Amino acid sequence: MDTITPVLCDSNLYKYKGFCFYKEFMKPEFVDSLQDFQIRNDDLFLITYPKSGTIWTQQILSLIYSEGYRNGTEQIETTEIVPWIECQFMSDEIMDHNSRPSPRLFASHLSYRFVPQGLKMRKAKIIYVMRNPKDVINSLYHFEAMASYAKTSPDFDHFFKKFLDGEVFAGSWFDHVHGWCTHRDQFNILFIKYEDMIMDLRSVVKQMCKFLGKELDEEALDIVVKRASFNEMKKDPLANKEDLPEEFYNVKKGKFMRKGTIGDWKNTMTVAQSEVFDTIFQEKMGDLDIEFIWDNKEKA
Ligand code: PPS
Repeated sequence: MDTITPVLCDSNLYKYKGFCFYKEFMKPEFVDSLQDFQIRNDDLFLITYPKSGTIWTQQILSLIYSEGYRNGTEQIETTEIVPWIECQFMSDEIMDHNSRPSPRLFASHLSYRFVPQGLKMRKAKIIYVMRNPKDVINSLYHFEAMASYAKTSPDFDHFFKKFLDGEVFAGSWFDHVHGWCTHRDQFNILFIKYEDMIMDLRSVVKQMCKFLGKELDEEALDIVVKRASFNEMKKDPLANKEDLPEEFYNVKKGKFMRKGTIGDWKNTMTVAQSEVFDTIFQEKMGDLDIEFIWDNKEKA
């Protein structure tokens, strides 16, 4: 087995094969066992680095796949419709995915190295959502304050360094996105950007439907777009996970549906930090043909 190393700035985390896991929720043996998880051809995986639009896309997929979700009769958590494959938290019972009916939807923050072998054989589909990393840092920084299981940084500069060193849950953003992009040929994968969802959600939902082989008429599409809008989700206690116990999330200290915009990082990051980030981004991601919208003004 590869070495398990402690993460010095956060004793809740451990590093394993270059990835940071929460000790309490994910054991290395369990993570390794996922390699043999039996994939079905009609499985769908939503994969993201944290704070890149996971809950939003879980909502969209729930709306696409579940008519009951669309017409408001199905009042269940999106995490039950699109459950995490790698975590056993939120419930003492490990969900028995093998007994779930097809098509099964899954969410994951894992890097390409850890996902089941079946996915690498292009069995099943993956939607990978990415977001400009300055907004990811900002969102994650605010999230740390409300996640009772995370060690809160004393200030943003401390958190910024932690993020650049990949010493946060899910490890390095650069490794995650770079890994998925450069190994894309092994997978049946659709890449989506959070910023494109912000700018034209309807087009992105249509793109997802096409990839998934789902046909929604215009009226159904309208409902998906409306019910996945930030304003609708912000007032939905389910989307905000208000029922989760405080031992996990202190909703008095923050919200899952926080701002939902492009460029809020400017309210947290200094110009100097932003320049440091740009240099590292160029070094680590410069070989990829990947562009982000960093600012609301670029939207037009
Ligand atoms: S998590 O905890 O990793 O699952 O977080 P994740 O869901 O990936 O990301 C949370 C950020 O997504 C924003 N969000 C949205 N933005 C726009 N529209 C909609 N509908 C929407 N739903 C969630 C959420 O506000 C978090 O971003 P920030 O910047 O913190 O507001």
